[in-house]
Amino acid sequence: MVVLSNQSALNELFLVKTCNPSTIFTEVPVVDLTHPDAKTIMVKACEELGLFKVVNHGVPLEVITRLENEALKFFKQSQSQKDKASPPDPYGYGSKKIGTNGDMGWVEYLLLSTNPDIVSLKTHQLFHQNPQVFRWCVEEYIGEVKKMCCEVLEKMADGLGMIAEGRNVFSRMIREERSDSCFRVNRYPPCPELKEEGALSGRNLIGFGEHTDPQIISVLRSNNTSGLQICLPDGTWASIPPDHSSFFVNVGDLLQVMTNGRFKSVKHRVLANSSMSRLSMIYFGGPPLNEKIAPLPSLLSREEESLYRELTWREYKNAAYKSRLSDNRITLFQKS
Ligand code: GA4
Repeated sequence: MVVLSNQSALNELFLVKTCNPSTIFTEVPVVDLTHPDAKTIMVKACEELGLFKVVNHGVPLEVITRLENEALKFFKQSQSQKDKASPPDPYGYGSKKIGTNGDMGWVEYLLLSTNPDIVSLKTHQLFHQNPQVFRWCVEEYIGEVKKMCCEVLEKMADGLGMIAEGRNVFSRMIREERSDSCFRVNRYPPCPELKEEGALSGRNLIGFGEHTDPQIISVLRSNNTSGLQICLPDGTWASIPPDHSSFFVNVGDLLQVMTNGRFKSVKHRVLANSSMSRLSMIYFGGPPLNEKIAPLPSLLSREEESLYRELTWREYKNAAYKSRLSDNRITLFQKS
């Protein structure tokens, strides 16, 4: 860990971690949602990496750009104006502090529930003038991404051959009115100090520290600025080339549990950039709080033991929100 002495902006963060120049991962599996092979490619990607890219996703570009522009308008406000919606409870505006257990990152963000009542309440706190526009854009975006996400989950169930449970075994949890899903917009400001010679001496500034997502599935769209990295099966970090017209889907902890470890909840992180701002919008699909989560019976072959015990999403979420970002939370599910 490095504490920089001269740069006041970086000074307050103790987040710079040593790491080798990262490799660019050029083999991100690409799933064309309109192609008959989509389910097979998805299943393989979830087993091997825990991440894939979706093209021909059907989410209109205008819907994405409209929300992106509204979010940028919010972030362009003065710090004092933005701070009026801070700290997040957990929803609202946050800057540098992630969660409530001491994690920090070179990031500012908006965190919202997908529940329309909470979106409405929060957008009134976030935008004092004309909150309806942002609210409308968020609802429109979430509606479209959720639709695509359910299609992805149904194809995954097909690919896994979920005959007994049905192809809506995962998607029904997200479609449910009481689904506890959330949505986040992260802005990683450029950090010009990174360019100064020797400032970090080959080290990187963490925008969002390494973690896995606790929910079932996450759907990310970013602008064309790099930063996202995943931890490969051999333990090395690799950069995912950005693609503003596609979505990146990653497996969350609950999907790893429901597939009895067959799908991997991928560890990922974001590094800050010296000259360009990265903006990402992530939909985290979660089940209702009282949903019981355990390995699905038809995925356990006769001799295969269930690796995880049953927990409700409420139990798991409560424990997750008490943990540090980089903690391995899935062990809470593990049978001893
Ligand atoms: C990671 C995935 C989502 O961004 C999030 C994060 C949440 C937060 O920012 O409040 C958590 C993190 C995330 C997991 C561990 C806890 C909770 C920060 C943190 C240290 C909104 C989520 O659901 O879990």
